[in-house]
Amino acid sequence: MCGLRFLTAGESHGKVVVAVLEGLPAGVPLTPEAINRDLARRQVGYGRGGRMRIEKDEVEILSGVRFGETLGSPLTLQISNQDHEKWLQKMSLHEQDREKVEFYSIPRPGHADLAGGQKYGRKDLRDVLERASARETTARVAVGAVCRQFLQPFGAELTSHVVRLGGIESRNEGLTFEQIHRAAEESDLRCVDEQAAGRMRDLIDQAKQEGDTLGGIFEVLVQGLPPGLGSCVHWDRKIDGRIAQAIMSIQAIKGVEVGLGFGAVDLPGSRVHDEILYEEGRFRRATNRAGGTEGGMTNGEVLRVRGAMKPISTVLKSLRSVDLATKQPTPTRYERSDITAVAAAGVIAEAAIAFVVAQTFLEKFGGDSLEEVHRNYEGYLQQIRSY
Ligand code: EPS
Repeated sequence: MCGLRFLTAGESHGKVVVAVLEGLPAGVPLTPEAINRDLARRQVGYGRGGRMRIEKDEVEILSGVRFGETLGSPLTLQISNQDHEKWLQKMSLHEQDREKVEFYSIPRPGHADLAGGQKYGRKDLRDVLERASARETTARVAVGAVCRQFLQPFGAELTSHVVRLGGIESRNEGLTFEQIHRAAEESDLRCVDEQAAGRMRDLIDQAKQEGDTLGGIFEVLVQGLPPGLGSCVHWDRKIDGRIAQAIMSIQAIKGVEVGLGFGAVDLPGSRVHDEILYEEGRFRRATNRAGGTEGGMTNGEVLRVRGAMKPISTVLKSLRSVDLATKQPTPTRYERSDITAVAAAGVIAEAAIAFVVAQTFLEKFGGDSLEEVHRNYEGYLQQIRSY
């Protein structure tokens, strides 16, 4: 299928992480700074490990842009891995270095190690874990930042915040998009409830001391979307299904909810469905329990999506495992890990959703230049206004 699409490549301790994004119209203003802003947001978060002190992610745009605007040709976005310098031998391209490097042979429970080793027939699990690593999300965030730049002139804005961490809940009822965005940007946990954030930090400190890790739930909000992105006519065109796939594919994510999500099942329909109003010449909803989608399409309300992240699987405290070489019970052992990365996962999910929104946006209003997309979009707004 054509349309907007991307590929990423790169290993966690390899030379670079890279993305190729294809299908954007020509004429989208784009600078490295706009991408670097989101790359930096992804690196923030109380409880990140030693690796984040080594990396300072910055994009190099290798193709697709000239004089600050996209050309309509594929964009290549590259981010260097600073840590690679120390991994030259371990990540060597050359066969003769193989025997100088110890095998990684004790799979981590919860990581891709064992299933990936079995699948690809690799006995050195580094061959699997390097690509399975969440380092790859750097490239996805770069892609998402470009999509965000494309969507911005159409009024679409995205933010994310942590709503739960290690069982501690953030209270955020009644806050507007702007209030959530501002408070999340100021918080080292992207948590808008400062009291809850304090308790979360204490819990992270405790987990660190105990050599353990913590999971949680983030929420992404998107405002300014028109009704009708996605479609009700076929399974793979439904925007909520596509968003769920994009979120579930982020490392360590085990669940996705849209709007009330699982919370809707115990309530009667009359307390779930958002009543329809017509005010000041436009349709709107009395509530937004649906989370901005109905029938696989956006409905013009704020898109509200949550993702559940399990605790990171590199747990410093030993867990039971088996050494692939001896088949003997062998405890896991590590030197470094993130304690938690729920705040970063929220930023990554923003990027994942920005891509799906941009993709569905271009399916509906697509053109080869930004000007053409604008014309198509304005025509549709007119249609909505006179509906
Ligand atoms: C990761 C393990 C850690 C994380 C890494 C994801 O890296 P390392 O093994 O080098 O300590 O820091 O995340 C990133 C590098 C990143 O940029 O987010 C893993 O195994 O998934």
